[in-house]
Amino acid sequence: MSGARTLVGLALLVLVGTLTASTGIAARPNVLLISIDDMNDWITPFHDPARGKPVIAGSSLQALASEGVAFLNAHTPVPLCRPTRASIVTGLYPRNNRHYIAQYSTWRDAFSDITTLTQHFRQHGYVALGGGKIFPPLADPERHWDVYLPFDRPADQKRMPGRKLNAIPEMDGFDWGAVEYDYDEMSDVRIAEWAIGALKDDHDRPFFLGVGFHLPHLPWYLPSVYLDRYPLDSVELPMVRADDLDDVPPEGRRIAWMGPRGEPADYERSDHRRVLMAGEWKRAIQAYSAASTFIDGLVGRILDTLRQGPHADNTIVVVFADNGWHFGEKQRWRKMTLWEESTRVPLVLSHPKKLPRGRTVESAVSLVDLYPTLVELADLPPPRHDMDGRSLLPLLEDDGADADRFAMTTLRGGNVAIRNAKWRYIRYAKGGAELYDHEEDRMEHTNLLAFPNAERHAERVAYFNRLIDRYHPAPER
Ligand SMILES: [Ca+2]
Repeated sequence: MSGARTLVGLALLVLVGTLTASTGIAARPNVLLISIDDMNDWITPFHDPARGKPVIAGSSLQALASEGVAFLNAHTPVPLCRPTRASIVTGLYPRNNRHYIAQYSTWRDAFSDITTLTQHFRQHGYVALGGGKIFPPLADPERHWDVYLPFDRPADQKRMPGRKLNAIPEMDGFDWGAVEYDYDEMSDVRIAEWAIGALKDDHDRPFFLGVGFHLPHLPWYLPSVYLDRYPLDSVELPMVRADDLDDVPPEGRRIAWMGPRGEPADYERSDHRRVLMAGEWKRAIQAYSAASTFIDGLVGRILDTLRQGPHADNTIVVVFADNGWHFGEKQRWRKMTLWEESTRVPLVLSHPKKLPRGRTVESAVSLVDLYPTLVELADLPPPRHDMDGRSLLPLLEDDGADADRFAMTTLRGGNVAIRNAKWRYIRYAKGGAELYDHEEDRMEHTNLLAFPNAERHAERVAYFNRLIDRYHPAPER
């Protein structure tokens, strides 16, 4: 009897094996990856009350998080559009200044020997469809995608020649206000419509669908109906301490005040002073909040299409932002710093069968972890090159198991931050360092290395320096 049962079992195994082999590619999960530009951690469910007042309604991100996993301590490898994307598609941190510049400008040459994320999926039978500001934003879309819909903003959404909507006099794209676009002509809407069409289609192969939204990147031009959702008199300002830079090294202050292309500046010429002088602080937060909620709505439309369509049961969803944004914290506006405002990003992952529902993860993770995570979720072999990123899946078994888990952020070569579950350590190439205890100080107001008793952190600082030295040559001191 048991022998017969074994034989039947063997026959079943052979049958299942044959079916799996013949349908293996088709059975692989699809990937829907949505990248949002410059969306900081004010949006729900990522908003942290300990990090200040402004809250942005993110009902679609919240709904997705309830269906999957929200990473509450996720960080960008580089707080800038293009190098971040280079890190995501290679699974590599920028190594040194040369590598970083290469990622920024000529990354075709820098990565000619590396199989990028979508190339890897394509080599394993996927069709890769990309639209909008995705990987990489400018160069070589044919390397990454079978089909690519370029990111093409209408001229008036870029910058309006000779016209400025806010009260800051300079004509430099640092602008926000109401522009009565037709909904259908907004470029992010067109990208969303394209993605919705792709999700409704049948595909004879599994798909990797990459969708890149531009808003809430500057300028924040939106129809007034979106701005009206955040009435000015109810807009709250972030928690900003006037003396916050007093305990920051000179290089940190320089970075806080520098212009959008790294122009040297002091407080007198800083964005923060320009915003205050023009009385634009609340209007900026209003417009940014409106832009973020607008994009959250487009993400929701895409996700609803997926939920109602033929691919609902077998699609991995990833939604993330490429970096955060300052609104005056440490007298800084924009990104391109090594502080929490700039590095922390929303990140959600879901799959109805492969991932738990409604889970949150508090371990520090990086966007470089996405490549190995997606490869593992899709049961693909790893690429040939060694990645710096580490799969996020073990954190779903035990969030606290890996005490050494960290996220590194690099800014122009040798300026590096390390974030782990409790600490942020920053080391500047020209000297100077900061250490913040996130259990006590979520706003990073108190640099523990600026106190006379900083020596008590020496062992911890040495540990972080060793981590940084693994990726970056030690700065000349
Ligand atoms: Ca401070």
